[in-house]
Amino acid sequence: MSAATMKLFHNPASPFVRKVLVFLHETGQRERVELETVLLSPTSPSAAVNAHNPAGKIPALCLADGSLLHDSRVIVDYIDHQHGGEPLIPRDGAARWRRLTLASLADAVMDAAVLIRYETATRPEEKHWADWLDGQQAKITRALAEFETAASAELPSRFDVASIGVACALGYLDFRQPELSWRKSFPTLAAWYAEVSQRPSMLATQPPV
Ligand SMILES: N[C@@H](CCC(=O)N[C@@H](CS)C(=O)NCC(=O)O)C(=O)O
Repeated sequence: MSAATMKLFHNPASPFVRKVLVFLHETGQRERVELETVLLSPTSPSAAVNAHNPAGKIPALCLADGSLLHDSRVIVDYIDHQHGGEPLIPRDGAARWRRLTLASLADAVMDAAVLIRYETATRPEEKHWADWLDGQQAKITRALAEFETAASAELPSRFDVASIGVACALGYLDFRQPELSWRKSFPTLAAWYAEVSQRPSMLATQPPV
């Protein structure tokens, strides 16, 4: 019998969903959540998701009492309050604000890469806007430069909200932009990622091939 009491609107390609799943694995709670896989984009929404989350986005988590949580930041915060181990989101002090700010930058990389994906995969080619695509790509490059500095000491210190976010963002870049070759420009980040991507939580949540 399944021990799942919650349901996660899910797609294995979504880096935001992956972040939630890695949190569940890392805190020993994966079995508490059943996955409902959905396919969606801004031009091809999911009626099931829209019925629960007016923003029409995943991840969205249905709790046992029928209430719903979104977005990924709220969901990982909830998950982090449901286990007895060391929190993956520092509860207070300077560490809290620094780790959440790094996590926010990781989310910005995911946002930019997902928007690039929508522009290139769902928009007719003659309507692609090169300057807009370049602007999104530049956000990613600037963020990777900050992560390269963070990869010397900050990221290796813990696999927490910041490190999980950066790892999921890099995994999504490898999945959607394999031609980017970010490892050449950011070797410290590459060495850190080579190690953390072997964690069971990361191996169990890889994007589809
Ligand atoms: N800020 C949101 C972003 C979630 C997001 O953009 N999800 C994408 C899938 S990767 C989505 O649901 N897109 C559908 C849409 O934009 O209509 C979060 O952190 O959960």
